[in-house]
Amino acid sequence: AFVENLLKHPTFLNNDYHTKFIDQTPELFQFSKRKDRGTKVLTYIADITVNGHPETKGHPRLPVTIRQPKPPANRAEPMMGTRNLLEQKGPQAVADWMRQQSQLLITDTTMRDGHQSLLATRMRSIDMIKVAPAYAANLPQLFSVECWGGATFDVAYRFLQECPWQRLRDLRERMPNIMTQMLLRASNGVGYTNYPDNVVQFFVAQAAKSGVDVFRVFDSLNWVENMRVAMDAVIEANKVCEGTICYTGDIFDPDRAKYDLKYYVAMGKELQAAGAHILGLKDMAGLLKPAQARVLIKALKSEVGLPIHFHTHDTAGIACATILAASDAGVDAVDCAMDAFSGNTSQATLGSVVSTLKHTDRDTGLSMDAVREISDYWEEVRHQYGAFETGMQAPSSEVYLHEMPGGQFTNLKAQAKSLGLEERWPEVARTYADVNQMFGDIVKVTPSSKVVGDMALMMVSQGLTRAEVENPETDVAFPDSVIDMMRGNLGQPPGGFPEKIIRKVLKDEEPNTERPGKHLPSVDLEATRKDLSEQLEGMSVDDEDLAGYLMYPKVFLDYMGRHRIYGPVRTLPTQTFFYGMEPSEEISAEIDPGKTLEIRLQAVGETNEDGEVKVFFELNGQPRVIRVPNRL
Ligand code: BTN
Ligand code: 3PY
Ligand code: ZN
Repeated sequence: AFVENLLKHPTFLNNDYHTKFIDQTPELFQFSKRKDRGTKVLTYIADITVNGHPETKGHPRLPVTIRQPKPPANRAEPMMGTRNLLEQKGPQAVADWMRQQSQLLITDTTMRDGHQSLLATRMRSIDMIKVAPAYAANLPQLFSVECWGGATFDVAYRFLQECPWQRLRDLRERMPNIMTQMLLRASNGVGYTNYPDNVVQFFVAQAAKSGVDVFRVFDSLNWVENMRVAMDAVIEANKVCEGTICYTGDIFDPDRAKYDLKYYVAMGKELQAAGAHILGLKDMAGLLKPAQARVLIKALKSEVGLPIHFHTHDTAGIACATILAASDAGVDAVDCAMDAFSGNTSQATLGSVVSTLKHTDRDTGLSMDAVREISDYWEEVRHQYGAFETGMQAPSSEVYLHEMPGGQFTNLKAQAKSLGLEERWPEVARTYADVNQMFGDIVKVTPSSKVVGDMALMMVSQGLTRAEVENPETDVAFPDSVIDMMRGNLGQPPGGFPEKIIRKVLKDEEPNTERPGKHLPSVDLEATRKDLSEQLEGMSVDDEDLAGYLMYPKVFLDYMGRHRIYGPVRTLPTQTFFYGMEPSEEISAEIDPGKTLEIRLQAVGETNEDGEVKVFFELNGQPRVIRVPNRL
């Protein structure tokens, strides 16, 4: 009756149980430790089958007869790739090699930014792991596969009930010849706030050990001073440090002169001096236009001298054109997403770029047959995530007004909708632009973009204009994130924040204009490990778990609490994870290499007077009955 008791526990039903819950009800967790993994996974399936998954409510599952996405076969033995070069000769050799190539190098972003921008980051590891061997065998010419970091880290724990580190190790093992790539928010790690220096260092070192090869390091205000700790940690780990410029504004627009060509070249030089092996150019909103790309890439190439890796989004529908212009101007590498995960707020279409460059001097060398087969696989995968589609039907030049990053655009729209502001979206877009100006025209990318979004939604829902907010006579209750940013806790934008808004937000309080990490005391890692271990009933805590906990303490503990009850649900097919099973459906789940659970759902019983349902399974041929509460 343990699981039933636990599931009925009010704290659990509210879905906000955490350490305290574990502390106060240790017997429940003792019990869950003894349950075998098969029972745990059946409990999860039974619960989802009876009650549905909170995240897919109202969305029908695909028919059971739809075949599971099937990865393409290997066309050859995996050839040597960029990973072999990195392993044998180190990161500087990778950078030198890049400069010598005539082909345009391609990074595939499907497993990170692609689904982050199109499916609210909800892609599960199993769908990536299944196709990874096909990448290794069929696309060994890829520069890298971006598959980690950004929002994927916390979403894995928080919503997908899986360990992001395990995802990384699983992918690394299956793509031994291609460099993996992650997005790192410098001192903000993979979170939304500055972490102490030693936490950033510990996190980077662990990411390198667990399998990240290329670290794209950016700062959400383009403050190089705040990037050094993260960049140094990457260099120390002997991995590729892609020091990155975030692109905003328009280098040709005299009204946006703050972010002109000189600004970007100067920042590129700073990053080079800080030790970057590669210069990243991150156009997170998709604002860089083709003519501007020609000028900017040429200037960066000639004046900074580092190989350049260009990232953009197709929000306005212009990404392929900009990539081709950048290619003409000599960019070394670019980001694309596999066709089925491209377009709109995601990256440019990989197959179209590869195809367009065939028989030119920048031919990528990638096989179009291989690209098509892998994209066909991704198309089937995407069908499984229909519940997370954003509904964006067409590209949108509105992005040139608001400059929202790809990952935020659809997210903010959904947030506006939930506040009843759906019809007033054009006003939200306009206000977002006004807030940007009020904050002094800043780079908008996680986490600064969230601050601008919070402020814009607050203003629209309360009917406040920029003039009213700036008026010293009116009283405004600013969102916490705005107060935090004005205090200097995300660092400083070029030229600082305008005095007018600082005074309005902070009143008499003085902001900190130094690097936030300078004032954050370092964390005692071993004491934290011990404390975490105690919170987890003496479970031993490895470095990956510790790093996860340091980034997201509550999210990590919630994940661990659920893990003890539900076990290795990451091994379930995506349909089962989100929708449960149907009577007489059969699935298998490989919980360890070679150890597979064959699961058949026989029937779902009636709800008894205690509100419980018996769910009848066959597990590896043996009948099993699981009781779960009917919470509907
Ligand atoms: C989440 O979305 O909160 C994490 C996914 C796991 C949720 C499980 S599903 C069974 C049980 N019922 C709930 O409402 N939450 C947990
Ligand atoms: C992230 O930080 O997650 C981003 O994708 C920023 O563009
Ligand atoms: Zn992006």
